[in-house]
Amino acid sequence: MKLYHSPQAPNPDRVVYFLRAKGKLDAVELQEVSIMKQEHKQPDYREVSPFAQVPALVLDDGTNITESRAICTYFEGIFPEPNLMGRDPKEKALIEMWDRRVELMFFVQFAGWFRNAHPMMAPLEVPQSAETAAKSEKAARKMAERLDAHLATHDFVAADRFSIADITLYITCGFARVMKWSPHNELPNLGRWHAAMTERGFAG
Ligand SMILES: N[C@@H](CCC(=O)N[C@@H](CS)C(=O)NCC(=O)O)C(=O)O
Repeated sequence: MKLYHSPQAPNPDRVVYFLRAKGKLDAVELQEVSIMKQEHKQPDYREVSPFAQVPALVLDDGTNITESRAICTYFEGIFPEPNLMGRDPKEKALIEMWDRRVELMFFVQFAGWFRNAHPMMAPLEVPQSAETAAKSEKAARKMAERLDAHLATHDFVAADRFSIADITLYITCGFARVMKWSPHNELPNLGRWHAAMTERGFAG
């Protein structure tokens, strides 16, 4: 299996951290794609990922899987332990619920802020929009506060144990540095949770 990734880019990091948490990072051949050099837009990479996005997983039979969560679902299936996506219907639903909340209401909102405000993203986000950046920043900050309130009474994001939802949140907190923002340094419960996650060492 070959995993196309871009170091420091959050969606590829989500998949790499997930695989590392499984202890299976050596099960894939890692192939780096530079987003800054726009390698992901070259015709040979578009054969792998038609939407020109990273990460992408190519199986030994030639099947291409894109979408970071779908790649994680595949890894969960072939490497079931430790379980990161739920053991029974209730756990699966709760973990998916929180993971989608973190992804859609925090990560994607933060990405909208970054992509529309940061000069480095100008070649990729055409045209950048200050209005979208402001709306996205507001939504990301509000969700960080909601997550902080949730973590006041929980040690993990979902189902009272470590899961993909923790990985998605951890990636987003780290990614926030590109806007000189550290939600986990501003919000106490997020900070306590973040320190505990760092201690687990899954981030490598
Ligand atoms: N929904 C996709 C999003 C993938 C994505 O947007 N990846 C970013 C890197 S974090 C990318 O490829 N950006 C390239 C671009 O915007 O041109 C997933 O979950 O994998």
